[in-house]
Amino acid sequence: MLDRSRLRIAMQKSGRLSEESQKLFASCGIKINLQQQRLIAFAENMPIDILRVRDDDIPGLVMDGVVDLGIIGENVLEEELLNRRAQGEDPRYITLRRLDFGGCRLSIAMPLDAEYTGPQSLQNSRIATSYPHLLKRYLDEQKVRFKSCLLNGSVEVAPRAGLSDAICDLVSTGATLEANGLREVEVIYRSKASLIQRDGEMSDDKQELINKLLTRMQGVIQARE
Ligand code: PRT
Ligand code: ZN
Repeated sequence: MLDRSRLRIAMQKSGRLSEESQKLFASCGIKINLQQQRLIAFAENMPIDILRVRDDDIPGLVMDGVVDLGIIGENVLEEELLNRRAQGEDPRYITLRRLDFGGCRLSIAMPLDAEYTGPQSLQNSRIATSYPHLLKRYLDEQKVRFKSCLLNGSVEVAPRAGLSDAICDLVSTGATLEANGLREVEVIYRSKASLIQRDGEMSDDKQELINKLLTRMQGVIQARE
């Protein structure tokens, strides 16, 4: 049985945010043994439990109040926020700090030989993406009608496979786009990892611990700048 008096923090189990999240915890003085392939890791020297999950689950865990804190890419967080709002919910969370890792951009890309003169070139096109809500928000603002093709992986091969005219996917170096004969035509969202807190009552002990961790994080991040 989990002890509700301990601070629960969700982090990505394995992926692009895991190592940096782990390093951040360590530099804040949290001693955790992450060697075991466990879902939950208990800090040895502070009342903290680390929950290690798929990144996609983290926004919901915080919004549902299942965990107290989470480290998550803003792209995933914002997509889940829009997703829940679309379903009539009023999801809440508090952003404690934007972090200095996980940087990337969500961009629209097209085959090299496709003509692109601006968002209007996407009128009535089909766009493959794992981020349908962020894409829709952007193209609605541009008054562009489009059809989305939801893919949770291999988005970059969709045009070549004849599944879509364009894609909307995360980019960091641009090498993946280049390798797939695609060109970035529009950046629609810039993202970094962020530390978020659940909304609602927090015990004094937990809030004090959160404040202490935040102060340490500020120090660590400032020293890296
Ligand atoms: O298993 P789990 O669901 O937890 O992980 P995941 O596979 O969904 O996510 P993961 O680990 O790939 O990414 C986690 C988070 O890292 C993302 O949500 C972003 O916030 C951030 N991030 C930063 C990136 C990238 N950079 C990135 N380059 N996430 C993905 N990519 C992918 C992109 O999708 C594309 O396939 O890398 C490729 C492009 O990279 P470049 O360098 O070739 O442009
Ligand atoms: Zn994921």
